[in-house]
Amino acid sequence: MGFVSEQLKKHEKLWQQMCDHPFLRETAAGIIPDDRFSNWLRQDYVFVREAIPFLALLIPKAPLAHRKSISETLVGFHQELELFEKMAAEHGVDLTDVVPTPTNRGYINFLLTTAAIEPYEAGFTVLYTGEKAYLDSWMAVKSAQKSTSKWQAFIDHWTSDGFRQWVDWLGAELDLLAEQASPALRERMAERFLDGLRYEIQFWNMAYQGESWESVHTQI
Ligand code: MP5
Repeated sequence: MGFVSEQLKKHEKLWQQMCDHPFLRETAAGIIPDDRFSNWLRQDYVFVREAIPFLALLIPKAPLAHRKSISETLVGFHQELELFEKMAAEHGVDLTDVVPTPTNRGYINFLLTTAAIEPYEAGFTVLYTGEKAYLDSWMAVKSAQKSTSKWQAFIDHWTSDGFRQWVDWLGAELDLLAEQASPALRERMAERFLDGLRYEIQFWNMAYQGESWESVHTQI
């Protein structure tokens, strides 16, 4: 069994939990409160923006055959920011001076440190996990929704054929990298896969419940 199928099988329950998240279910049903969806929109805008340096850190480590794809993805993330900006403007969501929440800061730092100090294979695993998580999460919304959402452009973005092809390519390449990796490196890739999945779930939790640094200031 390839690395990707192995990990998805091993963490099947957790992966399903992510796809069944109340944030996604409320979005599909069209009952998600605006402030709750805005939490996600504002935080994910910062996340995508900070994922650009993550990709930049991967490029010098990437095999030649990956350089073009990773570079194009980097440009793609810049274009994706325009989608966030357009949707925010249309729905009155303020994107200025967004402070990343503890969860978002943690996930961003996890991406950056993995790309900077770990082998390329570990960084690539984290990239795959995040993209696959978004494909499956938004597919869960798309397949459950009965009417068009006010947030449809986001749903369509991460469920498009083009996005699916990109995630499939990442998965196939990840399988190849894992095949060539030593047992120790493969183990590390498996750990990063689980870390990434946990951050993805935590990101939905954060958007759903709201989260801020103010709670850190509260004395126990
Ligand atoms: C993605 C994202 C997908 N936007 N946000 C999180 C928390 N995880 C994954 O990345 P992209 O660049 O939007 O395809």
